[in-house]
Amino acid sequence: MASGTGLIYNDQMMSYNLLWDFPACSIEVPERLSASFEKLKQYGLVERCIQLSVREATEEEIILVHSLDYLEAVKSTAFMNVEELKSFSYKYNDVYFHPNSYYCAKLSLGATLQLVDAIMSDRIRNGMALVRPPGHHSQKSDACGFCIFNNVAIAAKYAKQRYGTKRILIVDWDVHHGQGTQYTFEEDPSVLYFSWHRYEHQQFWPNLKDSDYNAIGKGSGTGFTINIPWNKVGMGNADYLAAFLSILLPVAYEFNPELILVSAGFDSAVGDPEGEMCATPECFAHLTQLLMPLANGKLCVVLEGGYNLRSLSESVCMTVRALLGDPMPPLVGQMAPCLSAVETIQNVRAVHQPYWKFLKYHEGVIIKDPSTKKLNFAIEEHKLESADTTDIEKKMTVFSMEKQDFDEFMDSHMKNVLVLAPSVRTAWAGDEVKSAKLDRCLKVEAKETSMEEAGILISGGDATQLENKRLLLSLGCIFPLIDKITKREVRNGIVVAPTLSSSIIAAQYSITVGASRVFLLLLGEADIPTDVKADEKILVVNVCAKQDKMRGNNYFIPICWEGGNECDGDLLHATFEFILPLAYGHRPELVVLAVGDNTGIPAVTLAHLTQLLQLLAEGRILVISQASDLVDTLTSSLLGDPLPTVRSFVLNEENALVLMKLRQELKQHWKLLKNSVL
Ligand code: X5A
Ligand code: ZN
Repeated sequence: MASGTGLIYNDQMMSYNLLWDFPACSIEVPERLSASFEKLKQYGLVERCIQLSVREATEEEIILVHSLDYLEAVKSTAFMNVEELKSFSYKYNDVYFHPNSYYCAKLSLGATLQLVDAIMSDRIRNGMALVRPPGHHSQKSDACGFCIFNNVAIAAKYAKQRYGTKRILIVDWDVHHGQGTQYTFEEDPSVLYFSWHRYEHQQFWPNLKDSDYNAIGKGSGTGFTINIPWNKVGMGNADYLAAFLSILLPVAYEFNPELILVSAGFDSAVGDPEGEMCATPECFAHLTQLLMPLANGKLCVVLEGGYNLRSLSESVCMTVRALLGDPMPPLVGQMAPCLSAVETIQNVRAVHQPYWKFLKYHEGVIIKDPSTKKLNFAIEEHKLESADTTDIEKKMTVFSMEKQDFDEFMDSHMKNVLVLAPSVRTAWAGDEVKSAKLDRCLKVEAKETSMEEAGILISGGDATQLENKRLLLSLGCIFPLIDKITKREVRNGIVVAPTLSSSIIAAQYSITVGASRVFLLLLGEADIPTDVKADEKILVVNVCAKQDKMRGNNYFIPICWEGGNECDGDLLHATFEFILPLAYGHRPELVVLAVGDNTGIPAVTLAHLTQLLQLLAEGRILVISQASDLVDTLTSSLLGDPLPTVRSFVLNEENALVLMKLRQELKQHWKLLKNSVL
């Protein structure tokens, strides 16, 4: 089991810079690296990573993507004077050369390949390479957009060649379209390229038709290029999250990559002069952890753009924390994607419908004339409702802040999102269960709970239910675990309980001990008292087979599987399309996951669900399992171990239709459910 997070940094890559006046390139400065590394040191993150050394890439590696002629041309820049460098640079689009550029480009690529090697040979689980020059714009015979060699594209070819990696996912969250990477793999179904980018109907650099939603790959690679063109600036946390939940993650699970490469540009973060977007640094931590359950955790993050030094460095730190498995701060802002984002997402889903199973049951209508193209589209309409716009989003969209104001905003924002990890990751209580994983957890003593005690603690609880002695015994284990979790002594906990009603009492108990909101995900049959159904503090999603359950309001939501639980994609599909959008919208302070026996849900799927739910509530989750044979799997997930992959992603049509109907009913209230304007 691979563990540890690798980090590559070397200040040699700061040894080139712009030598003449060239405004288009003035933002790509050496300090981008040092600022990021200094912040990592400040937060004590460097010593928590395994530092890897850089090397120069070989010519053989460079020509995995680039032409020999181009390589020779780049090589010759090492001996040019400024005038020669200038005229050489102007042959390309927005890129500059320096006598050290070639050397640094070799280090930048070499660092990326070192990271791939360490991950593919299981020396580390994941890692980040802080490199420059960036890579994703460079093409076979062209430098472009500050990029000389395409680090990530070469890394993908390298992994295929050296490790026989069959499926590689490239996630390009840089705010520019990585057209170089797209062109490299547009006919290759073994490399799935996903990119979102500022587009504004082709008004934004590099102004290509190839960046639009309908560029989806060619030949046998059709469907394996996914472009999310943002037609408005000001996209924020909810927009990015919606794109991940409604497109990237279901696609990724279906694709089942063996390795994930991230073209991690942070010019898509708030304050960046290029992107003009609004996503705050912790958003990148969420994006990172959403990818970590895939590919056995083999996640290789490589720096691309990012030109606001403060925003860049905070975002880098958040990404590294996520790789280390730290608890995630909740995302700020109203969890509602804006109208323009929803239109883009609808178009992407529509155009990809023929290629991905999870889209099979969706209305695939393309919007030919997005509202952003209409003359009367006002900036306020950009957000679905004005109340959905946070102060910062308004400010960043409408006015551009002075540097000092921005730094002040960042200072206070980062203070607010600081999350301290409890010293113990996982605790358990109850009878001895055969599970080696529990040896790595803290055992918490059960305390005796009387009917009165439980009755008093539970406001409005049904006292007759408590007569069940077994229930009281479970609560005696559950209450101390919740105490420890809410006091931040432990991050999460697990208990075996004979009845799922204990999970409802657990949720109520958490509220009485101070949690403002609890998300209860119940897999299996349980009778839920009416006062719980009516309680806005407790969001209940119940995946069940019974068909007689009525949805009372927006806070009690039964997903009644009409088609049973046999298909292993159903629950994952529900997780991305439904459960996570709701849970992110609810912003719980504790998650209770109750797993009944005989749910028919495969253990691997449960492990993935358990890991994904840890993105909420700063990782505070209590798992209540009815079956003791699931404890090993669930505990492993709570401990943050890398997960086995979900091999097949089969969906049951009836179940997919159940979800579709629920989404229509609930999307006015839970706005992250919006993936179309219909
Ligand atoms: C890597 C990257 C941006 C180039 C912008 C040129 N390049 N206008 O972010
Ligand atoms: Zn960029």
